[in-house]
Amino acid sequence: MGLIGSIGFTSKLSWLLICCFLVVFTPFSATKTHHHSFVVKLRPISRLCSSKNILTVNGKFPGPTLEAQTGDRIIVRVINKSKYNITFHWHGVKQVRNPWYDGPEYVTQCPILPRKKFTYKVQLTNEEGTIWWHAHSGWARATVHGPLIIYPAPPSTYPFPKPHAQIPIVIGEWWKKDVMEIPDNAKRSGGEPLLSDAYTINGQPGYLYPCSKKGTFELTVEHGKTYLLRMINAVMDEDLFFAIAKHEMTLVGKDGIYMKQIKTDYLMITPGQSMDLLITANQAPGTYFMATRSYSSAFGAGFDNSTATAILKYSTKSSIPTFHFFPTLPPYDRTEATTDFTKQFRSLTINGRRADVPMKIDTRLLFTLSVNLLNCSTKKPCAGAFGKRFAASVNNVSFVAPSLSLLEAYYYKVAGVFTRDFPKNPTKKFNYTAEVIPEAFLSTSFGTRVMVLEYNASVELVLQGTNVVASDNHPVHLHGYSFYVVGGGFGNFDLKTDMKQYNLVDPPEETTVGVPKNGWVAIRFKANNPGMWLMHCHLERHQVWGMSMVFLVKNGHARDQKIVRPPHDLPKCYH
Ligand SMILES: *[C@@H]1O[C@H](CO)[C@@H](O)[C@H](O)[C@H]1NC(C)=O
Ligand SMILES: *[C@@H]1O[C@H](CO)[C@@H](O)[C@H](O)[C@H]1NC(C)=O
Ligand SMILES: *[C@@H]1O[C@H](CO)[C@@H](O)[C@H](O)[C@H]1NC(C)=O
Ligand SMILES: *[C@@H]1O[C@H](CO)[C@@H](O)[C@H](O)[C@H]1NC(C)=O
Ligand SMILES: *[C@@H]1O[C@H](CO)[C@@H](O)[C@H](O)[C@H]1NC(C)=O
Ligand SMILES: *[C@@H]1O[C@H](CO)[C@@H](O)[C@H](O)[C@H]1NC(C)=O
Ligand SMILES: CC(=O)N[C@H]1CO[C@H](CO)[C@@H](O)[C@@H]1O
Ligand SMILES: [Cu+2]
Repeated sequence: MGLIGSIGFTSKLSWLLICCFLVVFTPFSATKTHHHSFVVKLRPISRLCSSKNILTVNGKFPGPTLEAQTGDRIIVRVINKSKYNITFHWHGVKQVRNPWYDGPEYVTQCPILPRKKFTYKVQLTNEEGTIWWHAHSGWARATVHGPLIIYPAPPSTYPFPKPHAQIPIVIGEWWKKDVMEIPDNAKRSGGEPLLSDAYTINGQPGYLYPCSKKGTFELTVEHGKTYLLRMINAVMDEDLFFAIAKHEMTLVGKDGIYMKQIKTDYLMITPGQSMDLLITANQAPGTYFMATRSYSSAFGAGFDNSTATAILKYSTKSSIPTFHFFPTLPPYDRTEATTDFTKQFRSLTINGRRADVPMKIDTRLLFTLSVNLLNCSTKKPCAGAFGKRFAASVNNVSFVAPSLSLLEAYYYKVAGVFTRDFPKNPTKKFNYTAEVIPEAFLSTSFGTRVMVLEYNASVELVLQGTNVVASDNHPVHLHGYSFYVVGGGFGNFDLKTDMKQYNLVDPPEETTVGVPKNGWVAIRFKANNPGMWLMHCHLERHQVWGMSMVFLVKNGHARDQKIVRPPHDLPKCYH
């Protein structure tokens, strides 16, 4: 294994290649490079209810906002001044041919150890709108995250009138206890990870929480003006409803991709998703609450049922009385409210141009998403349901992270780290969404198995939720790609009947899709980005239980269809 450490490639050549490739071939105007420094350290955040230390970037919670234009390059020098391992993921960036900077620990890189450094060089391509960055190591992302805003590169402009101002709205989750200890504790007990104590909007729980009224986030607006809210659900474990009292929102983008405009009174946004929203200050001058709380549909699963608030306030010099309006949010478990909202999503098709959906499918995949229960191996009963231990799986394989990154193992041909036999279909067919599931199906197998995709394969992947243990809305995020959501529904997917209902004209293009509780979605993408790409549920508890899998997309034949060389400073797992 010492072999890995001693191979030192210089990445200069590869950077020249990728940079020139992009400069020559992208349709965008001259690109800029933005330099940032991320110092990872433990800091107390005094405005929050406790003075304990949390893991931060540059001492901030949420972390700094990065800004760029379409096609720019972002260089982030990470210095780990904490006692924790860390990696960074640029959520929504495709990282074309360059999985090395994608970030998930033990998938594309080994973690940046305490006292170590690593520089991420993130080349944007066609991403535009709001995406975000977050840690992809243990539970660090709970506090280590921030917006990544990508503006149109002139002469290109927004597909809507330029807003008066743009405001990031980062929704987070807050624990009084140390979040970094949550995954180990959950692993030890076999039960649910500790529930949070609050949600936060731009770092503050707001007025309904005992000790944060003073710092509650306030957005001051001028009457008649339109604002672009750049919203990110950075929460660990819950889908969220969100609304602003008496103000309609217009959804114009999602996951860093513009979409057909949707007017709505409330949103459902899953962890991992980001949304671009226009609001117009067209109500009587006064003070209005924005509020967010959980959409939680899993039967029997505990959840943080608190509500985070922030304020929208009209700037006015006259002495108009101030009213405090509170928005109406759907009930916690209202799946219909979620479906009614998400079923409206459509691609923005300009001048009748169809969305670029793969039409001829050569690779059909069906993956089940399950929460599982295993027999407890300790003498004491485990803390999961029925005294058992929780796990989770994709196609009955619970992902086991290796101790060397999969990408390095692949690139340097290190045997024995993973196998290439991730199942294309469930190995056992059953009524996935039946009310009662046979006990034999509660458990799962474990493994580090990857799904190999030929370069340029036209993939249709059906993500099938199951009712094993408890069904839930699983927000599935695919790294390295965006995909078209061509269909979705409840119950078991049926190729013959459901395919007839597909939208192949203007299906929404996303990077994180909510797979409905006891339902399915069908997504399509062209496997034209070689690399090792993680796909996982963005509910952290499901991810730590193993609801993750990895696609190995092979290189193409041409020079510009291959993975670039690894950076010379890539952190090593072995010394
Ligand atoms: C939230 O959960 C707590 C603890 O389970 C419970 O006591 C409380 O009534 C719940 N509140 C609401 C609004 O559902
Ligand atoms: C789990 O335990 C039950 C009884 O407690 C037993 O019937 C079953 O065979 C066990 N399953 C496995 C996979 O060991
Ligand atoms: C599967 O289970 C659901 C829920 O119990 C039921 O409505 C449906 O008819 C079942 N499907 C089949 C094919 O048995
Ligand atoms: C999943 O794998 C476990 C362990 O091999 C097995 O007991 C179980 O029956 C499998 N379930 C399904 C649905 O394939
Ligand atoms: C990839 O597939 C498209 C059709 O979907 C085809 O036009 C193109 O030539 C293919 N490229 C390669 C390199 O195979
Ligand atoms: C940090 O990463 C190193 C290298 O992969 C690993 O050996 C170590 O166990 C990790 N530490 C923690 C606390 O996970
Ligand atoms: C300069 C600095 O803050 N260094 C920190 C690096 O991380 C270690 C923990 O491993 C701290 O002890 C150092 O203070
Ligand atoms: Cu999930």
